[in-house]
Amino acid sequence: MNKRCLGCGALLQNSDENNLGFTPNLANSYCKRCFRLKNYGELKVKSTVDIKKVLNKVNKSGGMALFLIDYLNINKETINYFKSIKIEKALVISKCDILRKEMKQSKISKWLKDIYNINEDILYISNSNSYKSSNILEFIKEKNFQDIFIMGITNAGKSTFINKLIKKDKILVSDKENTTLDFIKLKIDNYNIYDTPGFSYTNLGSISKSLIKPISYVIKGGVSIVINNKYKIYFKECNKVILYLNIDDIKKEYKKDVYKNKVKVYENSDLVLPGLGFINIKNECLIETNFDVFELRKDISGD
Ligand SMILES: Nc1nc2c(ncn2[C@@H]2O[C@H](COP(=O)(O)OP(=O)(O)OP(=O)(O)O)[C@@H](O)[C@H]2O)c(=O)[nH]1
Ligand SMILES: [Mg+2]
Repeated sequence: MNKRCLGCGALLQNSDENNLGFTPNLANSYCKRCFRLKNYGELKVKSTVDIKKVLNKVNKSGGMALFLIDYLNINKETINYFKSIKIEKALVISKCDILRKEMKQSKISKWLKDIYNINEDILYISNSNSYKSSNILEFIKEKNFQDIFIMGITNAGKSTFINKLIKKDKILVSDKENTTLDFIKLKIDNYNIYDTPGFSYTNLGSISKSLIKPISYVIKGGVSIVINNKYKIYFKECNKVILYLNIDDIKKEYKKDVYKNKVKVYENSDLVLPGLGFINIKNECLIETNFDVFELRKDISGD
């Protein structure tokens, strides 16, 4: 029997309780893991996704891919995942309800092109009704592929998006990472739409859910910004910063510790904190951080 779990996409099986897809009753739609996640929000074992395997399968398919990333998770690593897709593809900025209306799509697209060399189509969607999304079904029609792979980073809203397309809450969604673990094929009109397992990446924090509220600070010299009680950024001299972060746990303190990294920052740069967002730093300076700086880029705030 080749029935797949509607939660994670694994083949349902009733022989090995410790393996993916186990259900005591093969008539069920969900495996035990997804039944518990759906009904009790419980996820005991964290599963990982073999990204290479997913990419191989998609790259051999002859179909087309839509790759979802939400605004605060745009960074080198997530963009590189997008770039490893070798079939026809488009970049989809998801959860656009978290963007403030001043953040213009045209501006975001421009910096995606300038900074990350994206030459493919860029679309904007939200699964909440408050935002006017790009018309994905029209877009797919124009492209004329039969197999469409909905890909992206974990928690970007892929499964929610497919449920919206089919107008049913069919596939399991959750705020846990790696809810979907295998390909799930659905028919919409004449297309095969595939939900796919999300890609994980270096992620310092939680995934953004609500409107981005930038916070402006004038930082005095000798002061550090402390984020989540954990990530510290020290400014030797006075500077102006704007924080585009999805968390509220931010404070300032006079420096007490020794930080391991010294980083040169050019005027109007973004210090990227994967999964948390970014900090726009206005004036050229030297900063010290207690974490490895993953990426500094030219300002991309879109405001
Ligand atoms: N603000 C906002 N939240 C969303 C949107 N779409 C989905 N979410 C929330 O984001 C979380 C993840 O949604 P999923 O659809 O499970 O994400 P996924 O990309 O399928 O995740 P994996 O299967 O783990 O790769 C859930 O808590 C959703 O309610 C959206 O458009 N806006
Ligand atoms: Mg999913």
